[in-house]
Amino acid sequence: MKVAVVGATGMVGEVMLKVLAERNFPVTELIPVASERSVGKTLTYKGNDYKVVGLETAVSMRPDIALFSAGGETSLEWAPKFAEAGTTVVDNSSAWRMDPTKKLVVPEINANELTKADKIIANPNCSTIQLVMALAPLHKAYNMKRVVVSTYQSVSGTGVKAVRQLENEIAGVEGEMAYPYPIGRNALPHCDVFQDNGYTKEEMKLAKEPQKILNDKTFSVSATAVRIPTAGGHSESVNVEFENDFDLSDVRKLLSQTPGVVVQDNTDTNTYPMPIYAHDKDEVFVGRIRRDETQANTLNMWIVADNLRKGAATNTIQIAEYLIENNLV
Ligand code: A2P
Ligand code: 11C
Repeated sequence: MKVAVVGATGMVGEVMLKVLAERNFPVTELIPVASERSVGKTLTYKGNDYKVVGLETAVSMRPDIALFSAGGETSLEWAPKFAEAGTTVVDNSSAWRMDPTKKLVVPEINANELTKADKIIANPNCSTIQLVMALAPLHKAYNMKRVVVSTYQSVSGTGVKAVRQLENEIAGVEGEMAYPYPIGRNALPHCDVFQDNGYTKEEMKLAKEPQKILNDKTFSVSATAVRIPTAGGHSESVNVEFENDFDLSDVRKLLSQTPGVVVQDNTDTNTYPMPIYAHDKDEVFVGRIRRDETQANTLNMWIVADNLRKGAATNTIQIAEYLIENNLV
């Protein structure tokens, strides 16, 4: 496969190159793409050097697959141009996720919706992916009615500038600010931009994307998204009300049997998911599984994943792998 990575010099792009190599993705030709600022720069993939090219050049090279993570604007403008040239685009931005003509895919849940006709496929938001990975098997078993989620999101979700802000604050040096306030020793109830309804865009992604991925509008999600000073790994406190009652040991068993999910849950040994454990892993970690004692059929849990891997690069690449395995590209 001729594979273009659009945004190859960015935080997610860099992880994409790493994950492609690790998984031995069938790359016959790699095309690293970034903005004009980076054209000509050299990137290394599997020990070989590759020169970064611009978008126009990349389209003319007619890749089989283009993995996009260069922001919504770039995707809106360029994904259709790649698609017209016959390339299948898997896009990690928010540009196409809620477009009714595009699929929004977490391979473990709904890759079977994909067809050869899908030329632009959307990768969900990082905090959505880890949430639905844990919710999907429970929804199937007990029928969710309502989810309340509060997130604890790392600065790597914002990008390089935010990672630098945190590093500068820790080192005590002045620098460019990615956030309107200091992030070290702080918690910002503000991820992405505010909307007219008082929620942030990140909170609305959490409210809307799960319904599309699970192809079900009978449940609702209410979210509060918070940025905390962790370098990598998003965490979520999740409260789920089900139609039907459950047994806690069955919930643990169901989650342990779900591909891509790992249960870390033992209060006797202080075992629970944490960003430092999830770092560089592809799995979604679930713990602190307990009954909400204030309401019937309601569960509390804590979900952690590496937002740059399963939340972004890995999920995108798993979609591409599914397309290849099923002759859809
Ligand atoms: P560049 O490094 O040339 O700016 P991050 O989210 O970590 O900041 O990374 C964003 C990625 O998207 C980078 O690879 C960046 O390239 C790329 N990018 C940003 N804007 C554009 C654009 N207009 N065209 C192509 N690539 C872009
Ligand atoms: C964050 N979830 O951590 C964001 C990053 O819609 O793809 C990814 C933004 C997106 O702030």
